[in-house]
Amino acid sequence: MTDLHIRVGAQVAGALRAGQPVVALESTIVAHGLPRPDNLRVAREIEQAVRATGAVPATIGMIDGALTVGLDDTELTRLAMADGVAKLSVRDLAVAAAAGADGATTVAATSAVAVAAGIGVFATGGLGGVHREAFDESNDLITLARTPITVVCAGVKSILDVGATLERLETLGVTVLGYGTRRFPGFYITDAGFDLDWSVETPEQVAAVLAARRAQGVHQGGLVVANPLPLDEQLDPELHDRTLAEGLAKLRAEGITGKAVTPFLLAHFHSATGGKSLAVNVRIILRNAELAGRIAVAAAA
Ligand code: PSU
Ligand code: MN
Repeated sequence: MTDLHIRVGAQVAGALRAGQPVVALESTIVAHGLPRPDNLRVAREIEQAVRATGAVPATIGMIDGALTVGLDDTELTRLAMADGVAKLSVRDLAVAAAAGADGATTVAATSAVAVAAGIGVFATGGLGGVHREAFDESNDLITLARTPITVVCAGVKSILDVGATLERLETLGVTVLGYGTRRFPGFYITDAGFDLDWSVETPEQVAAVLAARRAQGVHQGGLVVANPLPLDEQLDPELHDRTLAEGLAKLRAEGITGKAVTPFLLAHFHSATGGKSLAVNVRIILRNAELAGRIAVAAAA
């Protein structure tokens, strides 16, 4: 680990050496997914939610070209507040490092870096996936196919083609477990309308799946733990559908493409719902951070 060019914060490094539970966290959500200044407050709350379970949070990002696992508060503040922070997927990491850039890591990049640093559990809001518009599929999916990370999320963002994304996850051999449900969640909404084959009820059951996987030595890919919001906490589905339709129309009208699509649609939700989607988004992330912490604790036991 030390011969890799990855900076690991002191607390995270100590926890990893001692075999204590660690949860990776992404920074794209902070730099590009949530509006300022709430993003910094939420980034700190996410770390706090992990700590409350007894696990150590490791927010991952790039500072001056240094890939960092366990950003300190100054670094976290910089990624949250500075302009021009790059959105880094896996393919961008080396280029951004060579350029000495500041960057925020996506689900894909965070997963890959976490595993390289020896971290097996990761909490985020919603995965990237297959978009509804012109062909556009997140690198999150193929990276999860080859990265042995457990990702706790509220399914995939409802701005995506959820059915197509689930089909791709199957093709790519990514395990999907519903947490307390056999219905796949849709991020802002509790139920995206698709059945799941498997569900678990406790963090210990997730740990048992991970132990069985290690014992078998067969499956190398990711494990998605899909943790839905309770029904009474979801975004009103009618408001959701209306906001999404508007957002997609704006996207077309403004000709937004590529990696700008996800931040654009999330920002549209946050402004068009008068902050309602933001509150829901924050709840999602905090719940996932807490569950990921409990899974990491169970897996380390
Ligand atoms: N989920 C959120 N907010 C976000 C993202 C996911 O609640 O900002 C980010 C993640 O970092 C994810 C990325 O990896 O969006 C997907 O972007 P793209 O579709 O360009 O791959
Ligand atoms: Mn894309």
